[in-house]
Amino acid sequence: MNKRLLISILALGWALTPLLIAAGPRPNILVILADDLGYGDVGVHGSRVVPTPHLDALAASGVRCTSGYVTAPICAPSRAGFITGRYQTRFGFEHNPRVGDENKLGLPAGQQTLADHLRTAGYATGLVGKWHLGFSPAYLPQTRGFDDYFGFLVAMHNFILEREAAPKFEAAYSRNMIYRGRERQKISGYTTDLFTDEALAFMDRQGEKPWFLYLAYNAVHTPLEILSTYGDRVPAEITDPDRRGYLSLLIGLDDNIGRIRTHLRETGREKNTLIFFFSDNGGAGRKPFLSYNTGNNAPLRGDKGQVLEGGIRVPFFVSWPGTLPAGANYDKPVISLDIAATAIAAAGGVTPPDLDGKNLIPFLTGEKKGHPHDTLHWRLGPQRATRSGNWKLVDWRNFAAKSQSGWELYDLLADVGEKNNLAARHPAVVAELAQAWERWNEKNIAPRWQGSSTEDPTAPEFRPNPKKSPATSRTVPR
Ligand SMILES: [Ca+2]
Repeated sequence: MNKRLLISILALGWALTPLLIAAGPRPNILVILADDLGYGDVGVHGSRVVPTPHLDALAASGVRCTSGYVTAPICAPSRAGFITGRYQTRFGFEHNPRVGDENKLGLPAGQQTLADHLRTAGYATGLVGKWHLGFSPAYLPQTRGFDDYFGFLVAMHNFILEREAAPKFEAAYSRNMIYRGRERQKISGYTTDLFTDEALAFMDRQGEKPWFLYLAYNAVHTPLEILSTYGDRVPAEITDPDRRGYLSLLIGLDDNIGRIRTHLRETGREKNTLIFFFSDNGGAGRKPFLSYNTGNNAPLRGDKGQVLEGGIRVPFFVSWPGTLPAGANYDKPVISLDIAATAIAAAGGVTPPDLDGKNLIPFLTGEKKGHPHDTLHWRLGPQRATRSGNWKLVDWRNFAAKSQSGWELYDLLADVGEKNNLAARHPAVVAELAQAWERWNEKNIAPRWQGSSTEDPTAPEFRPNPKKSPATSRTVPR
């Protein structure tokens, strides 16, 4: 080797060494998303209906954020907020892509995703599962920062796949339309199991390279298909077929969370993987509204689609063994927007100035004592909400009456179920928080599209479809 070149290489190595030591190994980042999972349906939140030992163990391995929020009570806007780290109303992604026009709609091209940022930081990036942020070529995951993709593109998908069955690509609900990369693949199996298989294979492909995996299960969204492997474990005393379907999906999800964590442990990655688990919105517990799945948000009030706590406060766990405390609870409000800021900081990446989230690590370790956020805000059509400290100011949608509540004020520390409206007693607090919401709203733009008449109860002409969400029991060999 040329002597001068050798000296240059040695000098470069010497110059970089302190930097690498100071930075330490960069963690893998795993975001596991459940779909429409109720706050009250996991064991650590008090459910005794079916055990969720693996979700409970994941929570116990790190910090359970008991006031963990998402940015919208419906699927796609919530995912747009999480994946960009920005309030989705900043860029007009306020509603689910409208049925029939979805091929024209998606995450605006100017918005960078967490995958973009982590890829720039040198991470391998993968998405397994549901996308729902656009399904024309310009919007596909591979154009939005993901090296690898396996999953489906739209709002919902059947769980039980059959290689020989005819595929159907409907506007919102697809059947047997699983993509690997840009190609559709004929495949048999159960999506929750298959997505885990793909997730483990993705991890194992990366060698020593740090990776970011977004694992977006379709459990426990409708359709409430029952695979006997899991359905047989639902207690016999539960007779409602829809509830049995939902719980079968939950058991499948829980088992697969166990598979993920076992694999991380067995491959020596446990301490070097930062895991976030959350649900994209609350359970859909009211018939016939919004893909009703029997989800239980107790003790919270409200459901998917509403900015009451039941729609936006979700199971939210952060685990990083050795770095974050284990078995801890954190009750100060945090939000899915924080995941991007936290992940980029942990990866040693460059945090863009326009992110709305905060790096949670110093808060969750106790290094920082204050609140990560002075205020959090929500807007979905006519619905509005602000959280500040213990106060929640909310103007929510009554779907049955097709009316807005007007501003109501709740003290969530004393009244997490939002039962006792204190607006009349504290007009100054109402005025102050309403002003804070208006100031935040000044930076939002008009929705790029409106909600669907059959799927979005905030749409003016909303007509719910009572035939949705039938539970079906089927057996597929493993
Ligand atoms: Ca959802």
